[in-house]
Amino acid sequence: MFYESNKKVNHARFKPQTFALLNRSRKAGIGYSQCVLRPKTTEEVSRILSFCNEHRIAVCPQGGNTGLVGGSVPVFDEVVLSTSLMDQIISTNDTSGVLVCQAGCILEKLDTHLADHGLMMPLDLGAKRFLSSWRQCVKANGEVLDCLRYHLKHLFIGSEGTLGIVTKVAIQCPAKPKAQNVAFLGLESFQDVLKTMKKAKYDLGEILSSCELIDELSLDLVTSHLKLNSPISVYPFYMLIETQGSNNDHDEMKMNAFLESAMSDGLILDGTTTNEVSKMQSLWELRERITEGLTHDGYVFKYDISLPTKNFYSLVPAMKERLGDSAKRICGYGHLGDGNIHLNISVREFTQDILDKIEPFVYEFTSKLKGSISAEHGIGFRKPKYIHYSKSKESIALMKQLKAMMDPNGILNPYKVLPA
Ligand code: S2G
Ligand code: ZN
Repeated sequence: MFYESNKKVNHARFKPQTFALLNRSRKAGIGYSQCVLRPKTTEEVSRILSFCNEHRIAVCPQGGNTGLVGGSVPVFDEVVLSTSLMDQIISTNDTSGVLVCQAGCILEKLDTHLADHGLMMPLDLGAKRFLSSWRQCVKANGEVLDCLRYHLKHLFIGSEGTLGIVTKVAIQCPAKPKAQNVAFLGLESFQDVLKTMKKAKYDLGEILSSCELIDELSLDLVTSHLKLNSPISVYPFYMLIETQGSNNDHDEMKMNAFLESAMSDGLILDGTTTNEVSKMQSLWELRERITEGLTHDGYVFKYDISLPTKNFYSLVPAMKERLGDSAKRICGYGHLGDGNIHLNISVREFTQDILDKIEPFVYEFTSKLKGSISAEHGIGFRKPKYIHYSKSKESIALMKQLKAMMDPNGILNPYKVLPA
């Protein structure tokens, strides 16, 4: 039992020391989290939030902890509520393709499980995000919401744990493709990149599953730092184009026709294509390990920006002109199909002078082009003060009203997403 504010609160499930920890965290004042709670069920999340809400204890929800803007990092003494133990797969329906699982499941585990059912995670074209069709969430006061109706789930998607904690999802999973092809292409200009993407959409149509851009300095990160091998020589731009379908002969014929036509139009200067699993993985590594390559390149300013497709790459030359040789490397890569570029600026060491040259310029530039200052990495702790570059003051006001309604005591992930 745990006695609190002259009221006996019977939390039989939790050991007394858990609530002692919670209480100590509450009284600890400013500092860092002293308490990480790892509930296993929606009901346990509900009890934790109900207690924390009653005692005004701030909570920092943590899922996979892969964020890049501090969204899952406690700022002061918030209690960390980790969903890492909520990793149970509840059901898989081979006919409907619907997977129901707890929200703490990681993609890799789900993908492996689904492969045995001839299914795959429904990753969208651009940023490998998956689309879930239903959610169960817990509100700040501990109320459990089954978001089956009225698309209530959209309230919680992207709210970074500030409006509620997602505990269970139902995901509509497509059949695992029987055919997969990957092409790695070398191009001279960004205009050629745009023309090639447009051609890929027309020529490959429904089997086009990824269209990624890598510039010369981005690829150099993985070839120089990670010693990966590019299958083609050096070009100003590279594209990684993937198709997924149900008939390999059909897909291979479409891919080859597309590549021959793009080559004869002079859009691509060189390229390779394969449907061998190991070779496809090697080509994807050239794209997916760029982030890892950046960790060897000095201090890196990272910007996850979405821009209109025709301006997708415009920030890179703009930053090169602005920073000159005060930056070691200015590179851009990302999800062309999604309009989401990852601008990375590496320097030998951090200086306020460099930061002042970059910010708020990068956000003003984005705002002028009607882009978004965050595409897939979220707002977190790092970007609330810039959110006005992408959101109108009316939208921000509505977000604050929703926050006040959903979490009146402000216990859920404070200092994140919304500007003070
Ligand atoms: C990617 C990874 C994070 C970054 O590689 O698509 O989302 O900005 C990025 O390096
Ligand atoms: Zn990305």
